[in-house]
Amino acid sequence: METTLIILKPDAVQRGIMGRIISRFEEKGLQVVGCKLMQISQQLAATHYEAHQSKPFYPGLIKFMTSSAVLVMAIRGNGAITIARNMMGATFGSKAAPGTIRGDFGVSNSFNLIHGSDSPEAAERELRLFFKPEEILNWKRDGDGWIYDQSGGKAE
Ligand code: IDP
Ligand code: MG
Repeated sequence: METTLIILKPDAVQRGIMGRIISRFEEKGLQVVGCKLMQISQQLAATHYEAHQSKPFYPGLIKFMTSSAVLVMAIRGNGAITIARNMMGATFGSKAAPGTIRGDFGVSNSFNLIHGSDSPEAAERELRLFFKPEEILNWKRDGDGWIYDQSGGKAE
């Protein structure tokens, strides 16, 4: 099972659509294993987005991400990293396909509602930045027998 870091950005929280976005992940069958509302510090935003430091949109991105509360989540499932990225849609709200979170809920290219880790390495790094180990819960979901085919001994 993979675990990925999802951030519902300040625009999603302010617009009151956290629940609708979380529902999409739950309905898909992904499991929320960590969740907290927080305000991201300058330092944390800079570390999280360090790969984008030289980009022209970087100052605006840091300002946006630290401007108001965000909801950070650890989301788990088979292939969770790619599944979540596909559910988010393309980076720009103006380009994201209908049916995706960014495609259905926004039009802006920078206020694009959601962050999701883009690789297993990024997920590991980002989860460590935002969660203490004890804040990620290995809770047993009783419905997993109907979400995954476990007849072969492993979840498929
Ligand atoms: P991603 O969030 O789809 O992985 P990245 O290229 O990693 O996209 O960019 C990180 C974030 O920076 C985006 O989600 C978006 O908020 C912002 N961003 C990226 N490119 C632009 C741009 O060209 N203009 C404005 N904001 C941008
Ligand atoms: Mg990215």
